Amino acid sequence: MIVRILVSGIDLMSAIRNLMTKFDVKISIAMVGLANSGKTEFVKRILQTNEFIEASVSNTTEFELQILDNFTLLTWDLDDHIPQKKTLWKRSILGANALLFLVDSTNRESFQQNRKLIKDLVDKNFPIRLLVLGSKSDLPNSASVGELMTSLGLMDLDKTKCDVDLFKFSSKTGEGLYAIEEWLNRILFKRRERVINYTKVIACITLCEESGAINEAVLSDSPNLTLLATLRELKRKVTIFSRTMRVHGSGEEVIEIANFKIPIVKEHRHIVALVVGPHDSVPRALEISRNVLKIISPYCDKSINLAKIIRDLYPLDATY
Ligand SMILES: Nc1nc2c(ncn2[C@@H]2O[C@H](COP(=O)(O)OP(=O)(O)O)[C@@H](O)[C@H]2O)c(=O)[nH]1
Ligand SMILES: [Mg+2]
Repeated sequence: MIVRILVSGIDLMSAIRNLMTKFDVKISIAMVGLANSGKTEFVKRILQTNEFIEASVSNTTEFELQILDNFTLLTWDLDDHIPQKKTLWKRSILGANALLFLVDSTNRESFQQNRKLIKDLVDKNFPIRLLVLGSKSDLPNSASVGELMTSLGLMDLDKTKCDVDLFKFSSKTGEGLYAIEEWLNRILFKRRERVINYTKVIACITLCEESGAINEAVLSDSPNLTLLATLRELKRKVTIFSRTMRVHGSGEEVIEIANFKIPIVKEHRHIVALVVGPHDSVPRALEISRNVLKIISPYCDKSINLAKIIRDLYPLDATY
């Protein structure tokens, strides 16, 4: 077994990593899945570093462990069965605070095998709380959430034994990572969800990939210098995002500038960056961005009234 211990020099932008180091309690997250399901890429993406100290502890190759302060991340390569009897499995994987099961959403031939593994896991280890993740959502042949639900038999699992959620994500484009963060937040820290987490939409910037046209709307009644400087910086970031995302049909990323949270979403050849408050719900902001994208996608000029679109769609998120 290789134990990799993280050292300094880490990019602080990873929300999930920040979440893990924010708390004093010891947290362990386990990630299991067939080989090639995307576990290693996911670990790299959320920890955002390649600087590991490697230490040989045993000769098992299926199990990897990464430690960062109080946070432990375990990954396990599954084959055709759940290694139920192994002490290491019981102690580390079933003993973890959260269990993620990765499935390559483009590999339909593996769905049946994954279905069997998930059922086995739930049947033998209840009560269990599981997050199934369909990886590689950036690839064109990636199965939809509905297809994954059905093919993996998630609806058929005994609800008294398990609590299962399913998200799609991509380590390449960052899509879905914030939904995963919210799930972890809820599971690990038992945060109550409000019925709707309204956000305070402060401003919005859109970019049309074809023409490069940038549209800007300030919704706040009292835009101060910090906000104006943020928007200037954001225009630069959105242009860079557009360049790096050119090869991908869709993608998302959440950045922070001057205490504002800013989800940036790309879909339908448009990019939307929504400036919200530091304590606002990112999933809600992402939902707003996606709906704005749907509305503006047929247009590629500055004549659209972006502020009006947001106010009409989400009056309670854009009230001042
Ligand atoms: N396009 C795409 N490829 C991915 C993604 N995640 C992993 N891969 C690729 O899938 C292969 C297996 O990924 P890896 O993380 O090593 O899988 P593991 O065996 O579960 O650790 C590698 O070639 C990765 O580059 C993703 O989100 N998008
Ligand atoms: Mg791996």
